[in-house]
Parts: sequence; structure tokens; C-alpha cells
Amino acid sequence: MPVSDPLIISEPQQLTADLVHLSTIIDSTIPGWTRQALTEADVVGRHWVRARMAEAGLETRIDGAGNVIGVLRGTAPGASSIMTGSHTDTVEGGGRYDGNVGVAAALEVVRTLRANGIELRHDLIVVDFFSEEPNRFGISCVGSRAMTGQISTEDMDRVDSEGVRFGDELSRVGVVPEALLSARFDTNRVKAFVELHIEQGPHLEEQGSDIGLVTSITGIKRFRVAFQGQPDHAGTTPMNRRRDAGCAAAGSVLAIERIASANVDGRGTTGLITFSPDAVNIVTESSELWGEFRSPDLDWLHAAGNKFHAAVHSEGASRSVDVELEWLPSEQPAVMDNRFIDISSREADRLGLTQSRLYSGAEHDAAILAKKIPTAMIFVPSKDGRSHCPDEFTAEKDIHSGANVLLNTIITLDRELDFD
Ligand code: HGY
Ligand code: MN
Ligand code: MN
Repeated sequence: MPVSDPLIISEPQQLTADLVHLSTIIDSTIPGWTRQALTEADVVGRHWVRARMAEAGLETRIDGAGNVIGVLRGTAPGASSIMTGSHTDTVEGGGRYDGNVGVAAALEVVRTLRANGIELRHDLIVVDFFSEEPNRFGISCVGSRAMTGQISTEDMDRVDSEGVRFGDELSRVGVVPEALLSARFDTNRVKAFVELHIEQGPHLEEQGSDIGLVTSITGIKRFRVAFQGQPDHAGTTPMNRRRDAGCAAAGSVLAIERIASANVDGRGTTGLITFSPDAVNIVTESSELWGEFRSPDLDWLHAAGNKFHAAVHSEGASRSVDVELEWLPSEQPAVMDNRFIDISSREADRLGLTQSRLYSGAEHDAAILAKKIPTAMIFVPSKDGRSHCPDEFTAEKDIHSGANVLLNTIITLDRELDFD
């Protein structure tokens, strides 16, 4: 097979313009760039993405799980597909690049293929996955889980701290739970998934690499802990007569830090904590804590979970505080496909880009899809390793380099791998 020069994306300014436009569809009452799933801004954003897909020449639809899908038909009727994409929902007060880069770059890949008259043999499916970031019901990657049958009826019954049911909240934004649960793809027909994403950490910048090739994606164990003590007067109740739920929660926060710090790849975070009542002169009656452990090592994650279970019960028992520990939907570490990594590596070389291999400490739809479909991820550097904050930044030239690697990886996958 003749090896031609790598293709270069045709309209990098369009890719940049798409990112700029997406950054205007936000909840402007919150500092940073906020387009959280289950909000109006997210609905508007995803419809805008669908319109851009149609302009790029894709057949578009929104599936039962809220995923925005565009298909560029291949030349071999009935051939299996290659999939790419990412997400456009953000965390609260997040940045402009997390997820958005992978969706905007996928659109530019399609425009470039068409502008150069290149027809793939396989269908190319571009997806803006619904609700990638963890929501207040403790569920992340909702769209990719639905697409691959990794979400259940029980998940629809999860409630937030106000008692609102997840299934009801989905319906409010037009995603019908029954349709979500049956939005499953025939994953045997999708032979490759490739996602471009910002690194969200400092490794590439430290290494001076243009491109990151992901070897595996971290596993995650998320939890919610409810502590139930007793409200008492803050001045008259001796310290040894208290059932202080706040202190049990505080001890558990420090246990998370202690457990995770004991391992170089261990991560432990308390993301949310509440005390009730909300008063300076009442001993805390109840407290709720949400957090997570992460590691690429499944055995470490299990061990961290066991240590945390022991720690929260000991923090409660020593204060006569009742403890309820709930494990939320978690994710096992995901391994990327070595053949695909090698193809992206070759393409990065041909494009004259420097590269490193690394594991991802961030979660991605790719981790969900990798459980069913051979998958690869391409990273581009994040300034100062910052992400999930308004300062998140990736230089335009790095995004364009990443889009070029994505483009040529897809072309090579289409040509080299025998999918059928
Ligand atoms: O939470 C994560 O790691 C990802 O950014 N959703
Ligand atoms: Mn994120
Ligand atoms: Mn992301």
C-alpha cells in the first residue's frame, strides 16, 4: 500500500472558531465556563453541535441517551465503523477545552476529509457524548455507558441530596429513561474508537512533548458517606458527651488524604461536604461527604476502599455517630489498544511531532468504550497542567497538532486494519 504524506487539517481557523463559539454557550452567572449536563446551556450547546455536524455533511441524530451523533458514510456498504468524539458538557466553573477539543477536532477531521475528496471505507461516527462529567446523582459518562449497555434501571432511581430522582431529571431535559436504557449500539460493528483530549495534567509540558499517547485510563471508586449524630448546644455540651457528625466527617476527609498519599499513583479527593444544621452554635447533627479514589491499579483501589471503610466506621464509632457508606457507580482501569497506539505514534512522527506515553488520571468516555471496543486516546498539553478550572488552557497550535494526529490515525485505521 503506498504511503502518502500525512494530511493536514484544512481549516484550523474553523476548529478554533468552533471552540470559541462553544465557549459562549454557558451559564454566565458562574465564573469560568459552565455548561453542565442537565442544564439549558448544555441542551443549546448540543443542538449547536448537531447543526455543525450537519453543515459538515454528516447524517445527524440524537439517540435515546442524548448522544449527538453524526455519520460520514463510508464506501463499503455494510462495513463496520470507526468512532471518534468526546463531550461538550463541563464541570461547574470549568474551562473551555476539556471535552470540547475532541468534538471540535472531530468536526474538522470530517471537513478535511471532504475538502480533500477522501472517502473512508468505513462509516466514521462522530459523537458528542451526553453527560460525561459526574453529575449530582453520582453518575458520569452517562451517554457512553448507555451506548455500551453499562447503565441500569437502578441507576435511574438514584436521588440527589434534594431527593430528586435521576430518571425524572433526565426527562426534564428530553432524555427519556426507557429510551436511554435501550440506546445500546451494536458494539461489534464499531471496530475502533479514538478520542482527542487535553491532558489535564503536567506531564507533556514537563517532557516537552507535543502529543501524549495514552496507555491506560485510571480506575475510580466513588462514594457518598452520611454521618448521623445529635444536635446539641455548642457551649454547654462537654466535649466527651457529643455525637458530632461534623468531626466524624472531618476525620474521614483526612483519612482520604492519608490513604491516597501513601501510594505514588493513588489519588483521593473529597469533592463535597455538608454540615447540618448550618449554625455556628449547634453541634453538627448530620453531615454528608462525597468523594473518590483513583488509581490505574485495581488492587490498590480495592485496598483503598477497604481502608476507607474501616476509617469511616472508626471515625463514627469513636463519637457514637452512625455511618452509612454508599459506593457509587465506579470504573475499572481501562487499557488502550496497543496497535492503535503504535499507529498514532507513527502518525505523530510523520507529522514531525514529539510524543510521550502516559496513563490518564482523568476519566473519559474512552474508558467506558474501551470495555467493549478497541480504543485509543491522543492527548495535547495543558498549560501548567491545570484543568477543571477557568484557567484551563491549551495553545491553538497544540490543538491543531492533536487534530492532525487524530485525522491521520483515522485514515490509517481505515486503510490498514481489516475490520470486517
Ligand atoms: O472527572 C474526570 O476525570 C473527567 O474530567 N471527567
Ligand atoms: Mn472533565
Ligand atoms: Mn473530559
